[in-house]
Amino acid sequence: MTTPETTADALPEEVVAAVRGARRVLVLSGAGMSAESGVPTFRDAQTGLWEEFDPAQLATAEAWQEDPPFVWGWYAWRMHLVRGVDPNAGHRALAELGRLREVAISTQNVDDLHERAGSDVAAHVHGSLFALRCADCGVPYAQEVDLPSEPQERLTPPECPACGGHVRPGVVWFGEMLPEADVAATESAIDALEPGDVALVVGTSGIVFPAAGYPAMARAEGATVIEINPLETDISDMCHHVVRGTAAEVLPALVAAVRDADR
Ligand code: BV8
Repeated sequence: MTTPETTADALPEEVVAAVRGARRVLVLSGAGMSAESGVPTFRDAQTGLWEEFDPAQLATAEAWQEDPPFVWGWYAWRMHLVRGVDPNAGHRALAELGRLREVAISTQNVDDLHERAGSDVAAHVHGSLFALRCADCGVPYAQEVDLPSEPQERLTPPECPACGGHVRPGVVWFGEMLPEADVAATESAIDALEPGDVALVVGTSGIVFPAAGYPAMARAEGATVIEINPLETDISDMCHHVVRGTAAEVLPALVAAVRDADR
């Protein structure tokens, strides 16, 4: 679906004014941020082999215990997918915004597209696809991993050189605690917000907790909360402004308006 190129004048003036006037911008991004790079969002039907599986069932320690090669096959395929795509214009716009305002990014995404676009990322609250570690002894696994160029339903996970256990992806599965450092970094970025600052909530359905609670925490600090999402979400009602558009269209227009105002 092609939508008309979003330009700054297509954005609500109060949204542009809020970001122009902000000293700090907290970005809370979800899978929709990477959709236009070609990475399927978490809730989109999984491709091919895993189509009939609910990702929320696959992304669990129970699924891993039951059948490590089946779960590893899914993650190795997703790692291959992410390696094969590039950051989109939305990622690049946020990297530019980071040169115009004090920007902190807390992402639910397990890809590295924000970083590859040039942003510093304060927190990956659900971990990272590429931060491999031993599922048994926890030792990080730094060796190169053969990634399949075609989806493989079952793939033997790499073996931990320290204890012989299975190597797992460094993501946070449902039922697992979020990484303390990433939670602390997110909460301190939220605490730093003051009235006049902005929280941009981009491409998340607002379903998964505790991350889904962060926009409300930002609002409680007095920040102006702006949702950028083509669809309504569980958190739309608590946002001050909603821009019904995509990350790769809205963010470049928004950042261009801020850049032009700064001149
Ligand atoms: C926790 C990594 C404490 C893995 C993910 C029972 C037992 C245990 C816990 C729970 C329980 N019941 C509930 C819970 C809490 C649970 C939870 O919230 N469940 C939900 C389903 C209700 N949370 C947890 O388990 C968390 N841990 O609570 O620990 C604890 C411990 C034990 C017992 C109790 C409590 C851990 C959750 C982390 C799960 N891991 N990812 C992997 O990737 O494989 S979650 C995963 O789904 C993503 O990371 C993301 O966070 C989440 C939701 O995905 P979104 O990013 O929002 O993407 P989604 O596809 O949903 O939506 C995309 C959005 O983008 C849409 O709105 C769409 O409109 C929009 N969009 C599309 N295209 C674009 C776009 N927007 C802009 N531009 C576009 N182009």
